Amino acid sequence: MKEQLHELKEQVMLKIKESNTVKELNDVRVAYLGKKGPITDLLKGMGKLPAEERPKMGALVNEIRESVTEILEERKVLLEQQAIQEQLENESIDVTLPGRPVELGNHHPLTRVVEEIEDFFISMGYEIAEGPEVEKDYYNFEALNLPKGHPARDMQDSFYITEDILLRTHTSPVQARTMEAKDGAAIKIICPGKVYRRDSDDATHSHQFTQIEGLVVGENIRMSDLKGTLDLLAKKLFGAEREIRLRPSFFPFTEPSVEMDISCFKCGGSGCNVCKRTGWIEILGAGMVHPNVLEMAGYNPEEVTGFAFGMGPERIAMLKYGVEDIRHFYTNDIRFISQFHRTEA
Ligand code: FA5
Repeated sequence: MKEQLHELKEQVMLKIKESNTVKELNDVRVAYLGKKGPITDLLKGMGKLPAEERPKMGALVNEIRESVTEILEERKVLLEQQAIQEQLENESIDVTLPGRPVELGNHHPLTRVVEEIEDFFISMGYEIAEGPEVEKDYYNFEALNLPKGHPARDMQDSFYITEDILLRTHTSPVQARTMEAKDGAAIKIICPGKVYRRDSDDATHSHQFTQIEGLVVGENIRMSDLKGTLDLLAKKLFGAEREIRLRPSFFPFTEPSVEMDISCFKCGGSGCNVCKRTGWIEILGAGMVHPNVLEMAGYNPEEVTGFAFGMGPERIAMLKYGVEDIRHFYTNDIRFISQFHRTEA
């Protein structure tokens, strides 16, 4: 049995030496030291030995088991180190390789135009006001001099939720809400936000789009103030050479009402495809706040006056960046958005 044991030890040592991976080594450990291995068998067979030999043999088996375990551990540490070494060699970094370009994000063109307009008005002392997109019919229409059944309501096809609640069709309800809340005090605000209309989507119309409304109320606010403000805005957005012209128009909440055109930034006024050969491009609607609107919000139209204007930033961004279809702003096509990477506003 002694010889058998020594032979077994030699065998295990050889197998350990021949193992080249931690897994192979583990297989050897299980095969020789495991419950079904030969050492366990030998220990089990000790009962058949004469009593005086048992302690000696027991000690020998234990000794062999301990030394095999020790060698196994040493080999394991060595193999693990080798594996790490190999991995490091395979993973070595070639510092001479050129770097991979990192794609930087950038602002959406619509966000850019909105922020540019906001910055302009903030620099002129305006505050930003916001209001709900799910709005009461009262603020969206009635408080703006558009009572129920008024034919001009048809100018803005609406998504009604109940008879008295709808998705706001313009940002003008924020003007009505602000006037009501200010309780007769002077106002200088712009209201950017999303609006909704039952318009069929096409190259220049969307059922959801953005607007920026402006409102100034106070003593002695005149049409010339409106014109001067809009003139500066046009120059800021489209260049210092831009001229503006105000054409008579109609909005129920302003009187008089105007639409503002800018001189065409492409042809300078001589006529081209951008301005449809007219030399002028329509940008926004505006006017002096209607006395009825002031009165409904608690102001005395004999004492204060105001001007208001409203524009669609999508249309402005389309003109500024030469975008031919409004739907590009909403489809999140990275090929579209990435074109604006280095274009400075
Ligand atoms: C208004 O909504 C008025 N509230 C603007 C106003 C405010 C006038 C204060 C006077 C005083 P209008 O319906 O024209 O007006 O819309 C304003 C702008 O929204 C348009 O010039 C256009 O740029 C944009 N717009 C209108 N409908 C759509 C649409 N379906 N898709 C994209 N933009 C639109």
